Amino acid sequence: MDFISRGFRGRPREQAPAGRLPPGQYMVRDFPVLSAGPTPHTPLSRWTFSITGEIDEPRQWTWEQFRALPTETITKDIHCVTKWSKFDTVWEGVSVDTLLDGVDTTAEYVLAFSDGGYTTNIPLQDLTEGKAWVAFAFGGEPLEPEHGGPARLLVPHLYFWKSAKWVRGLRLMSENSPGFWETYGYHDYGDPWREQRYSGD
Ligand SMILES: Nc1nc2c(c(=O)[nH]1)N[C@H]1C(S)=C(S)[C@@H](COP(=O)(O)O)O[C@H]1N2
Ligand SMILES: [Mo]
Repeated sequence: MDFISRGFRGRPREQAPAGRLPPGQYMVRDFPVLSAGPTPHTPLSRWTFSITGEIDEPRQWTWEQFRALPTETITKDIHCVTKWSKFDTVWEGVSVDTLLDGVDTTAEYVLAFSDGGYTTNIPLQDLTEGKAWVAFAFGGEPLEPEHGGPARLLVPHLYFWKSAKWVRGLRLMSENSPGFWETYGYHDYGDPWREQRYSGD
């Protein structure tokens, strides 16, 4: 009977290690896919990554140039606003510090933009000093298109909607400008530890 009622209710949720789960979150072992639209499939031959906006000389890399940049392996917990958290996700990517190396800017805000039109806004200081990457591999394999391949932004200290899939560039801005979910009432900043899910939280 115990077996039947367990099956009926679904698998019980696993206990997360103390102190690692932000308020209101639960732990998952799988990797859910959350996309607001269809998965774009930009061929690598037409893929570029750009830094635009408040910058003297805009920067752009082809896929080959981007993949020739120094890379880092990153192991982080990720937290989705729909309440799942996944621990110890392993990524490979280029640090945003590397992409911004030598850039002199007065900008304080960034709008990340993606294939398909998705955008998300992040303060510039939340992308620098080892806090954000443009990731092209997950779990030692090329990043799957559903999870944002060929490359996605990875900003693990903020809710995962800030980690723009299919990212194609960063626009440096002196004024804050809300992105896709932020315009629909999600929190402007999105700190999981302060449970900043929606505007006003
Ligand atoms: N381009 C794009 N990036 C996106 C999204 C999206 O819809 N489009 N969804 C965001 C949300 S709400 C989450 S939780 C994560 C989900 O990433 P995953 O599908 O790899 O789990 O991607 C974020 N980045
Ligand atoms: Mo999300």
